[in-house]
Amino acid sequence: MNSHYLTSSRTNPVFYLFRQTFSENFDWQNYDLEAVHQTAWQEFWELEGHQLLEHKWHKRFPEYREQSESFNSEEQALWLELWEKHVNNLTAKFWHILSCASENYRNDLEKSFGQEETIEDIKECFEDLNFSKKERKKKKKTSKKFAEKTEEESFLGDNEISLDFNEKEQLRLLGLPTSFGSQGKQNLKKLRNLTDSSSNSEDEDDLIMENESTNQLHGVQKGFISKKNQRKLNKVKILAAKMPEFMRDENNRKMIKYWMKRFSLFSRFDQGIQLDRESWFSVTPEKIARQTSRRLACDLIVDAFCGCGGNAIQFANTCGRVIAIDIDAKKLAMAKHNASIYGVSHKIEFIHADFLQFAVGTKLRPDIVFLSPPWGGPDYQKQSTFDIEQNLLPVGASHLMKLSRNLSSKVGFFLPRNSNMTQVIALSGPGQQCEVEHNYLDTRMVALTAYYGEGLVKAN
Ligand code: MGP
Ligand code: SAH
Repeated sequence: MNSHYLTSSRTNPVFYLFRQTFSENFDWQNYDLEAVHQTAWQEFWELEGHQLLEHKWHKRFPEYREQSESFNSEEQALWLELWEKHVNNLTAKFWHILSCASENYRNDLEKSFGQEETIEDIKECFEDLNFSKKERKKKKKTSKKFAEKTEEESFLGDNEISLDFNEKEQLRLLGLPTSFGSQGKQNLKKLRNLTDSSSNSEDEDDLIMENESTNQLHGVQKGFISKKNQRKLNKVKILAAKMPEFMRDENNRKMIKYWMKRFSLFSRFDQGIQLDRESWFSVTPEKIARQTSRRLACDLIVDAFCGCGGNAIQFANTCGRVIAIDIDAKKLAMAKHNASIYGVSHKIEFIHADFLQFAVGTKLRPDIVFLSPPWGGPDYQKQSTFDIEQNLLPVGASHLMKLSRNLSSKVGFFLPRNSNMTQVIALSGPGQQCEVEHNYLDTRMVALTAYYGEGLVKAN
């Protein structure tokens, strides 16, 4: 994430920032990036500072080590002065790096909510809008009393809208990954305290869905909601209104998480990116697709399962020509449209075909074949180990590799993070090697990319 701010080649202070934010004891109730920044700095400097200072010192003044024994007292005083300057400068420099990283991270958190909200707004939204039942009654009593006096000092009525999202959405609203394993649950508990520990999450889901779909403040008694809250509600409503229609369906509620990370899928999402249901959960996030495209830069590449174009668009930036194949014509049309948003559609040839047949019939000999077939939907995660021979679609991994190798000896294979590693390695063939890249976004492993064939495998 935003590595362009981090110039330190030896030690990366941003890890200390993440270590703080994602630590088990992190206090979400009093979420304070400034405090995180301070603690991260302390940890970083205590653990790394001394070594860094020494390392840089000896690099700057190699002669010091050799001659220090023979310095007279005047020279010693000068060196001491120099050392103090060195310490001050470097401390300031690393403090600056960490500050940039902090600021950067804050911006990313805000952006993850859709570029319009700040993290403070969202936090306030939860705090202001989700009173516990007990508290609601208290507020209601107070509100009646105040309503008699003035309309300005008003509160939500009896059947007010509760804007509690389900647990994962709450984390996402705060810009946080939802998969920290058990830690996620602990954080959720803390977050729940922040909102409403007694409320029923299904009811909450119903409320949010109902309100989003009708685009009305169901049950809000006019005049009983402050202007500030009204503005926040409106903002949340506007964001929710932008969500694709099918995600409002009760059966597709889990899909909302993909919408929440739309800018990580396509940084130009707001310029009109089109995705169908399957592509929402299958598209390769842009940063990962970009990394893969750097690894697979060549003259001619075949993207055998191009979908809505997540990988193909990035290949167009690093490869001379891209052949993008998909069995679904609608996805191909969307891929073409999406590629035009990135200004690369002219570099991609879109072919409507079944790759299994294409690979047998074509005379094309690309430099590289890239495979990112369907994994059977998001439920791939439910298996502790994903069997790439049994569960990939439309056929097992070995079959896909065999077809691909008819076209090129070099193959990139995008696979689930829980893939059976023995099977992944076995695809290399007898006596051959492969390289398996773990694709991380921020602190989360999203998937694996395996590289096969001489010239692609770094170890060869
Ligand atoms: P995911 O596990 O569904 O999302 O997919 P996430 O956010 O890791 O889920 P969480 O529950 O851990 O929060 C992770 C990534 O894998 C997606 O962004 C896609 O790039 C990729 N992916 C997922 N599926 C189901 C497929 C698939 O069927 N085919 C391909 N090619 N990629 C997929
Ligand atoms: N890498 C893509 C997502 C691929 S999802 C991206 O980043 O956007 C897998 C795709 O394989 C789906 O679009 C699906 O339509 C396509 N597909 C499934 N079976 C196929 C086949 N036999 N031949 C070609 N494409 C196929």
